[in-house]
Amino acid sequence: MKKDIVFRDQVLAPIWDKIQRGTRLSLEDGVAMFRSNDLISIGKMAHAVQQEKSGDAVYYVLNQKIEPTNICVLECKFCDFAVKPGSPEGYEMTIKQILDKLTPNIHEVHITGGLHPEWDWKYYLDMVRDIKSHFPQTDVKAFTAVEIDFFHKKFKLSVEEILLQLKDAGLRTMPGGGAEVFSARIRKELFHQKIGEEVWLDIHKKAHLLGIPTNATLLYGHIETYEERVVHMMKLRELQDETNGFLTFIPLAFQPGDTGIKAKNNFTSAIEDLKTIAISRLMLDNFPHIKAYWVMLTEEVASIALHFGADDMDGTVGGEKIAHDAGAVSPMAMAKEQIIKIITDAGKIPVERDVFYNALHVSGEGIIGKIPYLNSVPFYTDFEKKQFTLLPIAPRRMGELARKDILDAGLFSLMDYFAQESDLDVLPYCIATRDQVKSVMLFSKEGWRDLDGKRIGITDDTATSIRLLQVLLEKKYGVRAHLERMQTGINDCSRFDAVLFIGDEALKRNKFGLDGFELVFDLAREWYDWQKLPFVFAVWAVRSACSDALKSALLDSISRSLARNENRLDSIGTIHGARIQLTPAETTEYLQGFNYRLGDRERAAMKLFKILVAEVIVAS
Ligand code: V47
Repeated sequence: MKKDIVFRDQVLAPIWDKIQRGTRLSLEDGVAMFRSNDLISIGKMAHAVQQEKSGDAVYYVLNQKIEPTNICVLECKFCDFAVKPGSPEGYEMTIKQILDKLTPNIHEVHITGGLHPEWDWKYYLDMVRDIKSHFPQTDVKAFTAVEIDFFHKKFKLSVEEILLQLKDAGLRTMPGGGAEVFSARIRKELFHQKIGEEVWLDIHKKAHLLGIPTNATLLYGHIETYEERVVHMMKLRELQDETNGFLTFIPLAFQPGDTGIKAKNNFTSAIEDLKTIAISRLMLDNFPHIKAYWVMLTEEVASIALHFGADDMDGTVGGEKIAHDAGAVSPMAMAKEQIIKIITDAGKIPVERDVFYNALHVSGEGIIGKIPYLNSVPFYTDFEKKQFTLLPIAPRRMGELARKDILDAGLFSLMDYFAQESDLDVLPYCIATRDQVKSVMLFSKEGWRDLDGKRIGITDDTATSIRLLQVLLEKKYGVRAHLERMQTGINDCSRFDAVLFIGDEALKRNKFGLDGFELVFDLAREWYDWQKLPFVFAVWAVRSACSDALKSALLDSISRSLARNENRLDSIGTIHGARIQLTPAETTEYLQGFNYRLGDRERAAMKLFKILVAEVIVAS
């Protein structure tokens, strides 16, 4: 992310310096950016950070918003949607009415509504269960922390029990609403009956620990100060450090409507919106995504926001009431084609996603998969894109997309390459270890031989490391364990006897250790000690059907990047390294542990591994 920005406001220069060095931004930095008029420079910084995280990808989902009722026992000043129980304007949806709004192509149902005084607990569980049983391909994102707290009090069940029962019924993630602004002053003024920051954060923490990822919002543009906005972001950042359970952050632009808080048409300005999006991207360095919620921003501002740090457009939405009751001027729903057009017109890759941000479909040509881990920076730093677009994606998803003919090339996880070998041309570049790797680590309560019959938690990010683990367990140590997938990103390790982490997550945990897991094994070291060969984790490959011109352009880009970057391993990864809390020296040492060229020893290692994997698969 070495990028020169010519600042009009010099206050921003040291902030950019901090970002480039991987130093966290402070409250003062956040407030200074809000006070600055140099919007374009703030946007450039946010865009550079976003590019490093998600490249050219912009995510959207085919979704349907459902607000089952507007009847609410609370009275929040900023809300034009809710009505009091008994009001003639109140509405209630039956489960049948909810199901009638859904169609089989939808991948996410987003449910949030008023706190109804009479509905029973079974109704909510049935709602989730029936959606799942009628539309199995749809994931349910439902109930804000405010609703969860209401259920907990009304139905006299602990928050954990409420969440577990909902999860069991089919709830996959929770939306980020109800956070408003973490400020006692604003709460007193605008939403004194509603939960405050402690309860909101606690419920999200509990959800994360139960394997339910969530989103987070900030309601801005009413009576809050810049300082209050930044403090809010920092509190979310702190919880994310602890749980890693947030998926996306959504700054919600206040729609004044008839709330009386501001004049009816006094919407936030586009400048304010873009600044808030950009500053969110810069402050929330540990959030994977920032959402430009077009419903509240308008399509036009959301589209510009894609150059100000946002990489998520929410989705088709299909009818929304909370913002529209408060005067939002955006359309009620957006067609998939229109979302794709907005993203493409912004020069980005539209990536249709599921509720967990797994890519389901990608629109465009010349798409190259980019592994988002530190060990691949020598390939991608200053990569000459030529006619390609880069799509950052976890190794295993890359294989899935190549299988659907969506990706033209990429640094494929070895198992994915094996699975599609006949359709791919391998290029002479790879990620291979010299001896140890430090980023494919087994954290264990037991020694290898004592893992027989035990439960091992595995990430679902790559197939290769999982197969390597199986080969080591069964062929090197003669034991068999039960391998079970863990939810990506969420830290729920305690129920396992050992857990396997890869990539940046493994590197970070290797440095700081994992509570309760005394033993730490480096799988590449285990392999090397056993076979005296390197281990090849990934190889560059391009679809055989691609044109010769594309193949040679790609080869040229890769070889140039590598030639340039191999000589500066001490500088290219430092920003990425700092993000996962590695010092520059640790980052350099880590990168020096890899061989990026596919030579005879690497080919021999691939051949041997393929035979061993086949034996393990036959035996299982
Ligand atoms: O919690 C209420 C806000 C939220 C107004 O998680 C208002 O993916 C603006 O949270 N002007 C609900 N905002 C919406 C929400 C959301 C939206 C899109 C995506 C996701 C997600 C979450 O709307 C409420 C409240 O903070 N709200 N009234 C208003 N007048």
